[in-house]
Amino acid sequence: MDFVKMHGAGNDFIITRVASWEEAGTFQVYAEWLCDRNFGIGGDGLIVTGPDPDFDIFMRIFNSDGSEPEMCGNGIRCVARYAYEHGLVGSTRLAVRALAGPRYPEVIIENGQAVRVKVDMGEPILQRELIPVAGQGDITRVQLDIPQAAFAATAVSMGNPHCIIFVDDVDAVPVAEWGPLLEHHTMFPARTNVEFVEIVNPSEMIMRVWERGAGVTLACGTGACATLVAAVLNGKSQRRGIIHLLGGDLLIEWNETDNHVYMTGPAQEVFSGQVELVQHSVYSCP
Ligand code: ZDP
Repeated sequence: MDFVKMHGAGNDFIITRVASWEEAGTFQVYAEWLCDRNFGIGGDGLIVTGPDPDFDIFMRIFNSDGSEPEMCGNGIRCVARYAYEHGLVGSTRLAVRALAGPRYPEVIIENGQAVRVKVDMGEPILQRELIPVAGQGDITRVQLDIPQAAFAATAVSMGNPHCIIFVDDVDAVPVAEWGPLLEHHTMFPARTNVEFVEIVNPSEMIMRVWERGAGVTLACGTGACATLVAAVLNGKSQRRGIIHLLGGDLLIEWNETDNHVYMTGPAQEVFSGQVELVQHSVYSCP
């Protein structure tokens, strides 16, 4: 398998291309091993792209635990830049088929160089049963109890589920301890990504993420989009803001006219290589 290694704000992916959406599915069994930082290449996810009959390209992503999420914000920026620079597409504006539905990235060129990617991430999903969140009531008041704490969280889907918790001091949150308890909380039948967010001012916030199927990562693009939407719904932010993440910043705008969320951020290729796909048993000793 030929691959390139890319990251978007430190959220890193192994990217490879195949002939079809169906063929991409055969890579799911390799995701856990390839994403392993000791036994494999290392990455937060494995992304498989290629040509699509109805769109410019498709993308499928597999988390480092092997599960397949519907959408991936940092990943789609990487895929867009990859497709543009590796000749899969001829234009800077792309229509990309994803499991959550089509998304529309634009590679921004300055002085002949791809500098960042802006993505139309579509409309946020705010209906409780579609996110999905169990029970009834306001999605800005989802009561979550874990042994260590209790939260009134906001749930938002950007195609994939997110649970946003506003805190006074994000550095004081034990993300790796609380994250998995919330990811698997019974309120989230499809599990959830978890974001802890500190508001700096109405156009700036700091976010820490525990990703469904991947754990602590340096950034989450769909999470940043869901966070801005949650902050607006809670009257804590304007509709355009910078989200500070461990791996960099993302600019998020929730457009009033079309209700779409727009995400702008970096996408960087780091190295490329080849790996032989064989049956690896990562964790067993001979
Ligand atoms: O929803 C999920 O299971 C996520 N782990 C998918 C990956 C999201 C990502 N970090 C992003 O930037 O949106 C890639």
